[in-house]
Amino acid sequence: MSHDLKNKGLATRNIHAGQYSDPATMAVAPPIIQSSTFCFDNCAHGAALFSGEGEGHIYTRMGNPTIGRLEEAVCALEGGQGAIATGSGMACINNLVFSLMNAGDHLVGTSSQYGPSRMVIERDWSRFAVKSTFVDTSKADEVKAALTPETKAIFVETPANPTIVMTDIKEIAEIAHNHGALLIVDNTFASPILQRPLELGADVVFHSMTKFINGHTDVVSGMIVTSTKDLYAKIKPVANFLGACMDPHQAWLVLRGLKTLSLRVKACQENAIKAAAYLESHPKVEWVRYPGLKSHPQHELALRQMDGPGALISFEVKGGIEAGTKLLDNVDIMTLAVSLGGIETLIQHPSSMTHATMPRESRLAAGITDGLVRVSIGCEDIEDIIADFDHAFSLV
Ligand code: LCS
Repeated sequence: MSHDLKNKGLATRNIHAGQYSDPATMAVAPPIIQSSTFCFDNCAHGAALFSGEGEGHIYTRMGNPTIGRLEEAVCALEGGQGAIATGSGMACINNLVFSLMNAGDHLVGTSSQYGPSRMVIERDWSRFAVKSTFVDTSKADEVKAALTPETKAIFVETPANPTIVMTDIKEIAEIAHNHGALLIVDNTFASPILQRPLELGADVVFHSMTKFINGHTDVVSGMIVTSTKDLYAKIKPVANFLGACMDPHQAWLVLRGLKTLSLRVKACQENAIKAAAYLESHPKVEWVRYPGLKSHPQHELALRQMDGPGALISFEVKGGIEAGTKLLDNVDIMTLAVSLGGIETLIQHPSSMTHATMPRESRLAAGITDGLVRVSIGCEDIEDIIADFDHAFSLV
């Protein structure tokens, strides 16, 4: 049975939205409806569903009860009007470009964003005449200067991967709307627990749910949430035809992980605040970027726009790439792996890993130095993470 979640807090919505008991069996946990197709009462019923009349499911690429619960859950957290689950975060990006852009249209993006999400637009969508310019979206002037009469969307990732640069969503939404363009926000690094871009004026928000939303480093998945039913109606049919859809079992696993999102984000963040302070005071660290530190150039924006600084930290070891490699090769509890937002601490080297597909000049222009190290702090005992850092630094 579904609960009345109107005016309820974020943690309550997190636990209950989409997670109501199953009316058929009264099971409290949602069932996995592992079926690719759904039967019709008769031809008239099938025809009615295909023409968009009546309630019911047709085929899992088009919609499925378990996937629908997950869409409802994330939509409620982001405060949207419609949600579309996808097989990965990358599938969100391709769905959005495919459904919202035409050949000749132009997009302005964040220069420091997840390497493949920039490269698929800059390198691959450009082959279909979708034009793009990537700028430092933390600077409104750079965004304005990049606009052309063909600009149809501004695409920002905030906080950005891996530089932790932040973009003022409210300010950029105004610039986009004055230009007749849409604002799309990748909210993967913050999660809806810490940042809700639709409330700040964004038109579309999306997630790699592989990260915080699932949180257990065992599922790849994505979710698009729209601010209006019209935008949902524009994206949904194209997403169906693109076919980068979710599987019901995948959706069920994410529903399970999602239940503890609010708890996990807060626990990881509490540790990250301590880890960032430790790193900032370490004599072998050149610089640290973390929204919770006063030294972050946009600390004030973080306080205004986010409900907390999150769990992602980037830093550089004195001695650059060589020293950084030495540190990464000697961690123990922290795991040397890409991805982020899991229950465990993951540490990696963007210029040779997540952002290796970007040309070096683009990386440097975006602030992704050769020696930058990114860490996603998990929920372990923070003393053990700091002891792990201490040991690895002693070998640098
Ligand atoms: N957006 C952001 C901000 C990301 O960090 C990633 C993946 C994606 C989109 C794509 O999502 P996926 O298709 O992988 O679900 N980021 C990764 C990272 O930093 N390390 O490994 C993957």
